[in-house]
Amino acid sequence: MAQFEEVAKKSVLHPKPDGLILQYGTAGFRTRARDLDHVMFRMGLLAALRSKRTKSTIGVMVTASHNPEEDNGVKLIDPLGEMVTPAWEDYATQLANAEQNGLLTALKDIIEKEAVNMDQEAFVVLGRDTRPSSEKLSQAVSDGVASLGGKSHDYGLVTTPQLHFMVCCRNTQGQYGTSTTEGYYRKLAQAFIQLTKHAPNRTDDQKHLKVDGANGIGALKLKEMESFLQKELQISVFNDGREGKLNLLCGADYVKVQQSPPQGVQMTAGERCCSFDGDADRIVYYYVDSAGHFHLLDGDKIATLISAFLKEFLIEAGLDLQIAVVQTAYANGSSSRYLGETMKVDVYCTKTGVKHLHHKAQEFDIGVYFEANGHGTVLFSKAAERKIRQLANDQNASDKRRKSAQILESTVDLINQTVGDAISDMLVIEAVLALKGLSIQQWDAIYTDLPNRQLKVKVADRRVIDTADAERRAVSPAGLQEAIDALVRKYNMSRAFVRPSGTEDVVRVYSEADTQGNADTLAYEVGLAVY
Ligand code: NG1
Ligand code: ZN
Repeated sequence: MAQFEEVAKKSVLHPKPDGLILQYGTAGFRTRARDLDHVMFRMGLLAALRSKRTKSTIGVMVTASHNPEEDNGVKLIDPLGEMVTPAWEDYATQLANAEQNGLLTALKDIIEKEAVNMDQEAFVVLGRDTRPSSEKLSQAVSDGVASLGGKSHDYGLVTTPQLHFMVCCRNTQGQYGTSTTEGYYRKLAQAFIQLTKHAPNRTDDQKHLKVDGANGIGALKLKEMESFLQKELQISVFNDGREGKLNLLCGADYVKVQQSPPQGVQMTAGERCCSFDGDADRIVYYYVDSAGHFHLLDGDKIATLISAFLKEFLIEAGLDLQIAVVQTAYANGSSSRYLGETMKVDVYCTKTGVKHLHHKAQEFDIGVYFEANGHGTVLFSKAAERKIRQLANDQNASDKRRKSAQILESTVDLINQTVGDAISDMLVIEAVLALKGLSIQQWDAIYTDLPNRQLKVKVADRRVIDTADAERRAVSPAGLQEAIDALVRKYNMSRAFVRPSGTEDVVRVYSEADTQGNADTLAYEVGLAVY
């Protein structure tokens, strides 16, 4: 077939280095940018097949998120803006690892297994972060799409969640919004302005926020959005990429893992600051107190703030909708306890990786999911959304109920339900703080985090570690879990687990205990047990 001839011809221009094996991990493929050209071309092929198979627009995002500037990565976005389905992750791995002379066989194998109609048209949208390697790699993706006769549209520099948004808009005939960056800014800004009308007396301090852009795409996009917000939020962007290097000593991952402020942000005591990661799908907040101590408000604090807010207004509106919070093993023990015992919401734990949280959150009327690292969003079921919108427009309902439903409706519109989104989450948090009249200190005081530590350990082969129970227990190698249990018993209020990273060639260690010193020692000891 002519199509396959074209693939054969073009693939020679994107050769696979012999013997290189990569895995479609937690968030797609990630490795050094120089090893990714063939992967990108092949993900273009796969996206075209997925588009034909689903008869929908598919997204391909070129980014390595919080990883170093020299790295890159790629992930596929399914029709409703969600992560690509697991079976296709396996195809991605097969296709990426096929040696050059086996590529067509691997491709035909997928076509056969999925009964892809090759006469169907394919349409793929592309986006990329600000890494120097991203433009060329994105070109390799569109070469892949074109060599199967597919068409593509390149959004160029966009945040990961913006591309998810575009995919969803395109496949729902504009119901979710308009599939342009301007459409995205307009939708979010309108909802934000609508929501903050319910907090008419905000002071200048409350309207001002400092943002660490991680020297990445989020900084650029925030500046584009500024005028849409009509001064209802005044953002000072630091680490905007003009000088510093992407993710270096800044950004959400750095702040979360180091538990210290990013470089390049001037902070004064009590001031609200936040950090995005390199592709702006994560956010964490923080401040320094008058004694100079740093306080981090991570994904768990964000989940608590947002779910408490939603619960309050659901009650005010008299809407009987079930709300649940989904976390991972990295969630601080204090947060899970507070959510379950004090707030009385259902709390669930899944494996690391947004797709797992997202999937679980879909089971509820309202599913709030956040990874401790600040990646998360809220999902509203179709029925929940309908009930909220109906009540918001119900002239027979009491003023109090209708107004509460209007607040919920604007919140629905402000949230990017396709994926965690730093810009959208930031606006939600700012609106909630405004409506509740909370300072960042008051938000922080809702519960106190248990001291914790995260470490990375380099091992010969991280895949020898197998886990169960949402990654909280190691089932292999033999004896490892017993060793961890023995270490954990030495400390009060302690917990620890290990798991192989899906984005880096390391094993991650997490610990919690009554004091920072104990958490640090426990993490270190568990690290030695892994090594
Ligand atoms: P890995 O490398 O699998 O731990 C990391 C994050 C995930 C997720 C992905 C995607 C931690 C502990 N892990 O995955 O939560 O955000 O990157 O970027 O933060
Ligand atoms: Zn990211």
